[in-house]
Amino acid sequence: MQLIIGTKAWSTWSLRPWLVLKRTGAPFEEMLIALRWDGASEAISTVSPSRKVPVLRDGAAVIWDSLAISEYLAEKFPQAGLWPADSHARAVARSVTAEMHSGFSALRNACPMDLALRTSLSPDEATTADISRIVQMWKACRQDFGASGPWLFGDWSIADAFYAPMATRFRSYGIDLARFGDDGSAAAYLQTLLSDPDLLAWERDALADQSEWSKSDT
Ligand SMILES: N[C@@H](CCC(=O)N[C@@H](CS)C(=O)NCC(=O)O)C(=O)O
Repeated sequence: MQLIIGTKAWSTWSLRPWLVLKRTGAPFEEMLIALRWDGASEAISTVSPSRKVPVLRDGAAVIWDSLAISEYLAEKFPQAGLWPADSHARAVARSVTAEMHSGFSALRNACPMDLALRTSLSPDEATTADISRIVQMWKACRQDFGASGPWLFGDWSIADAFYAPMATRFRSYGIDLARFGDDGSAAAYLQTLLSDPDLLAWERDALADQSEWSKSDT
C-alpha cells in the first residue's frame, strides 16, 4: 500500500488516515507532496482524481478522501478493531467522525494546523461555539463509552484519528478547554491524543521537514 500525503506540519486530512494505517500494523510506503507552492495543485492532480491529498493506493485500487480511506482500512483489516465493536458505540463513533469530516469550519478557518506554532487566540463567537461543541462531545463520549480505556470510545478508534489534529490546534492556539465547559475530562483526553506515539512520530517528521526547508531557504 502507498499513502500519498501533504506537508506533515499542515495537512490535517493526511494525518488522519496515516494514524489509521499505523494502527493496522500493515507496512506501507509514504509519498509526500509539498503543499502551498505554485505547482502543488498540478503535482497532486497527477495522483489524485479530486486534486486533493490524501490518496491511498492498494494494488489497482485508488481511494481518495480521508474518511473513505479509513472505512476501506476498517473493512480490509477487521482484526485491527478500527471501529468500536458495539453497534451503538460504533454508530456514535461514526457520527462524531462525520461531524469532524464535514463540520467545524469556523474553528478550522480560525486555527489552521501548524505543528510548529505556539500562540494565543481569542476566539470569535462562531469559533467559541465550535470549541464548546467539541468539549461537550468529548466529555459525553468519554463518559458514555470510555470505560475500557483512555480514548474517545475506550479503545482506540478512527474517531481518535479524526480528532488528533484538533488536539494539536488547541495546543498551538493556547485554547484552555476549562473556559469552554470542560470539567477536566476533555483536557485529559486531549493529553491522551497528544501523547500518542504515532502522533509524536508524525510530529518529529513534520518538524524535521520544516528545518530542512528553512536550511535550504538560507
Ligand atoms: N475532504 C478531503 C479534504 C482533502 C483536502 O482538503 N486536502 C488538502 C490538504 S490538507 C489538499 O489536498 N489541498 C490541495 C492543495 O493545497 O493544493 C479529505 O477528507 O481527504
